[in-house]
Amino acid sequence: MSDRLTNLGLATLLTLGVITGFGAFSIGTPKGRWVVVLHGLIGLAVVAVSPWKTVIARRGLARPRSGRWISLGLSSLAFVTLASGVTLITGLLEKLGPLTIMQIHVGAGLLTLVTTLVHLWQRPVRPKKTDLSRRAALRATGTVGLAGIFYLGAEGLLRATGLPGKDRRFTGSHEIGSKAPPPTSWLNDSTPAVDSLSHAVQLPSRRLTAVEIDDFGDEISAVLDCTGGWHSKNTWTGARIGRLLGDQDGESIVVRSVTGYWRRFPLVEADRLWLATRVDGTLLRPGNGSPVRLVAPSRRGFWWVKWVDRVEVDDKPPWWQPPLPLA
Ligand SMILES: Nc1nc2c(c(=O)[nH]1)N[C@H]1C(S)=C(S)[C@@H](COP(=O)(O)O)O[C@H]1N2
Ligand SMILES: [Mo]
Repeated sequence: MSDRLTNLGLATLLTLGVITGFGAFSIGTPKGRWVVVLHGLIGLAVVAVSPWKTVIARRGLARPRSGRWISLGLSSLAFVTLASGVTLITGLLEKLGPLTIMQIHVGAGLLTLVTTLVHLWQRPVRPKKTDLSRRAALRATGTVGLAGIFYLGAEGLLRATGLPGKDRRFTGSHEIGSKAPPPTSWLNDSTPAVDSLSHAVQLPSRRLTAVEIDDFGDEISAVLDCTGGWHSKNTWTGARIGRLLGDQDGESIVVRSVTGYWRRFPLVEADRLWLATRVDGTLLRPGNGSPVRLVAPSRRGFWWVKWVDRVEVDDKPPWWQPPLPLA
């Protein structure tokens, strides 16, 4: 394979890897599973191309040039990204030191992107028309084919060894065998002190105490699937938001936490959102969002706002928010 093609191919794979990685965090239903499969294939395609890149890099490092530290840093970061990705799939390890494997994977992946941009600025590769030749297409197909074989091989290995990863969900998350989901923050939110008895949730035209919400007794069984890599199926009890809102004019529902954390949903989803006070029949514990938290089946964990104190309806479109929470 020519150096140009290898380098261009890797830059393309990295870009697609970041896009599908982001996509993998957004999906919550099996329809989106192809995004996760694609993300894995892209990682394995990088592995398939790496022998060629190693030859290029060896040759490059033999010549004393500026930017070699960037090159070395880049290969280390790419290695950490791939290794942590594989570790995530096996389900063998959840944390390394203070960081979760997912944090390492996302962190190293984003740093790989930044380092690649610096690297490309120092060693530019300019795409040419001939890069879109038949030969290039054949090589791309070969790489994808090899990645596919790696994928099937890895899947077979997971089954043969009986690693937890063989039962992973379509998102890649592993089931945790505990009663209630483990208290988890998106970034650095911490459990606030909320008085369960006096706490109330302000809705567009009414104010309901936690006890009143609990009295509705609407039940829903749903999977909480954290982008950190675990999922837990539980029965939640509380009140369906649709019936609390009644007829409302607007585009979206904003659900806010006492901590400032918030998420926006389409108003048409009101009947598929619940304010929950219990999990598996037991009142929520502080870490799980006591006394009132949102349950958003088919959406990933970061949508399930904890410690809810406000539900608003407004005219802004549902996408009018950061695609992932910022705090
Ligand atoms: N207020 C608030 N709600 C939040 C979060 C947060 O950081 N702050 N984290 C979200 C994330 S990322 C997940 S996975 C779930 C975890 O719910 P649990 O702590 O009950 O397991 O809560 C969500 N709700
Ligand atoms: Mo999460």
